[in-house]
Amino acid sequence: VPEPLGTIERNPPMSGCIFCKIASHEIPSTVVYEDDLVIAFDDLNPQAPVHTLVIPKAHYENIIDGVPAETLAATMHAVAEVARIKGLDEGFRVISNKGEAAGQTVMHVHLHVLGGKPLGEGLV
Ligand code: DGP
Repeated sequence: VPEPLGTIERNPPMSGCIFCKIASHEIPSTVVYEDDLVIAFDDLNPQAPVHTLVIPKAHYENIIDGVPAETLAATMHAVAEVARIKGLDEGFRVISNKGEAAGQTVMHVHLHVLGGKPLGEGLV
């Protein structure tokens, strides 16, 4: 039986983390979707007509930094909500950069949702 929402172990905010500040609305962003566990907001430097970031509100450094299964599920649910809200019926791409070698610049796990134009077949 899954734990009810609200009893999931959550990391505290990390001081100085820009995405923790976006999650708490301390720093403004264009919010696309929000629930108890996650928030989705438009990327400051969009690489496609739709470029939205989905993050857990709790601080985890990257996708394999002990993110609880419920939180990962809520994150993917939010991706689907973003696709619906943004009308990405033609398709979209989801990317999470883990580590500097992969291009991660903000050390708070985030999923990029990219769409609104043909994205081609390549991954990189
Ligand atoms: P990555 O390179 O995977 O760590 O992606 C970080 C993304 O975060 C990058 O596309 C730009 C975006 N970003 C950085 N700072 C801010 C911010 O303050 N607000 C918003 N909306 N996006 C930001």
